[in-house]
Amino acid sequence: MANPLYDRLFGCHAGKTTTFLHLPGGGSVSHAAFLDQAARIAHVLSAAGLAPGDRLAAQVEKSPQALALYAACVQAGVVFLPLNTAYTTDELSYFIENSGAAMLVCDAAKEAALAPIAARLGARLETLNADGGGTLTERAGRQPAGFPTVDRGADDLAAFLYTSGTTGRSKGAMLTQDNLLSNAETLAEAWRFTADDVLLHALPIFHTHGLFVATNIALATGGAMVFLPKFDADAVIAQLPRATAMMGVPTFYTRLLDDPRLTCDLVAHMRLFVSGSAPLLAETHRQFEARTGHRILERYGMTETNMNTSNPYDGERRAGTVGFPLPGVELKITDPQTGAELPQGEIGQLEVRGRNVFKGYWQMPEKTAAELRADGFFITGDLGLIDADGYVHIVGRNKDLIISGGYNIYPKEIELLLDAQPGVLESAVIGVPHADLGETVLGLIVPQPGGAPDLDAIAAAMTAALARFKLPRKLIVIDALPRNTMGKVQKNVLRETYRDVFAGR
Ligand code: MLC
Ligand code: AMP
Repeated sequence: MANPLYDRLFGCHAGKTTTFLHLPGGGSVSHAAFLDQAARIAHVLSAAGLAPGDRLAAQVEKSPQALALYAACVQAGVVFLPLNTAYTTDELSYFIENSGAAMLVCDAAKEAALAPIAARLGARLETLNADGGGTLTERAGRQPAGFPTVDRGADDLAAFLYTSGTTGRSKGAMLTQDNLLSNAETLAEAWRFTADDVLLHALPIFHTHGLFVATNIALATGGAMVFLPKFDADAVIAQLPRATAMMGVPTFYTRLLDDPRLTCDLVAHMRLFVSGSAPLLAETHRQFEARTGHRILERYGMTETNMNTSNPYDGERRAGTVGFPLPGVELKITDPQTGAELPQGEIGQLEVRGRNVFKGYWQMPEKTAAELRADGFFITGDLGLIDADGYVHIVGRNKDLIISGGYNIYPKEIELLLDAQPGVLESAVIGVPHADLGETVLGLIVPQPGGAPDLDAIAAAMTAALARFKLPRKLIVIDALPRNTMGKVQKNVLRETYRDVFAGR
């Protein structure tokens, strides 16, 4: 036995003094120092009684230590469960309870609010702050260097990532070692990453894109990352000269295009720009090429499947498409009603199969069975077609989902809360076009007969319960929701009616 994910991504760098992380302040972290920190944290986890297969939930700011916590979990065989830093206490409580996490790591600023929840749910609590300090680091500092890597198999779980659902309840997507490792190796090769690359990393590390796609590729190839705490146009522009490649959501690219400092000269030395997590407008693709000479490489993936398709590195990167299925990924377009495969060129739902596809939703066998077929094909909920040249186009979604700045927002979760507010009869939450975020959230409220909902009070209640990125940017009171003959709310009609609400912002 061994631990394929640890051995291949981390262990292979043992003793290397090469730089792994360039920090914005000028400091750096070598591969060896990073592994040393991870091993000391692994000792802390093990001493706390965490056994292989136990879950560790982490709601922490991005830092080298936060990344070392991921490595420590892999080394100790603990399932890593990273959580968006925007989640509220209510949201966290659900994730900890649902996952049965044995340990919660959070910022010291949230310790007081989370300690009672952790105690009630039997999870140990440690802190890790944005500056890398906290009880976890203090304890790690007292541990010996070197940790005996725990044996794990390719099919063992490495991570849980929560993704919301159409019913409003989040589901823990179970990702195995092999899901992550196979995808990292495929992408590293497809995008020609080597130890000479320096990846500009400005994504959060609690999602597939920043944690698995970006970080795992850098680890698999032995390259370095410029590790920025978040996307900030000034910082990105300042750091681009030392990078060879960058990955981002479309908002990164539209924000860079809004900045006159983005010029051909600034990025002449760059090898690759990758976009994903949300549709990149063909217009953005063209503008970026006109300004910089670089054709952005767009790819398509999901939490449940890692990456599925990619535009080619060498061939034509076609704007408005997500390229071809990656090696080892089967993709077909099927009829949403019957599941039958459709002829080339027809629009249907995208289904994918391969080593990249997750194991199922944690303790939700019915939801797993509804989306993951017995033959291994996963029903993505995305609608698309394959053109005559084999390029995959995503044309819409068969799921009620809003993607804002690369974050997924499920309307049902917000509608359930809106419906429970005083004076509200019913509601509909839709995504409408937004220049910066791609889409943003609009809430439509139908009052109870004779009622006059207090929109300020409703907004305050939503703020207390939901992560800020999910909050409707505007609430509008309307007389009735449009419905079809079956009584189903016609969100397409609402989206059309309100499509210009945020125009020009
Ligand atoms: C922040 N805010 C958002 C938001 N991000 N609101 C809606 N959508 C978002 N994505 C809120 C803040 O809480 C704040 O609210 C207000 O917007 C202004 O914040 P900001 O300073 O403009 O935002 P910023 O910090 O710059 O963040 C924007 C962003 C960030 C686009 C840089 O959201 C980001 O890094 N997105 C990447 C998401 C990602 O990694 N997705 C990958 C998922 S994996 P207030 O109320 O306080 O003013 C996946 C699979 C795949 O999808 O294929 O990759
Ligand atoms: P998540 O659940 O956060 O992993 O988001 C996955 C969803 O993001 C997919 O199902 C798609 O709807 C969307 N997505 C990811 N990449 C792209 C892309 N390049 N173009 C269009 N949609 C994308």
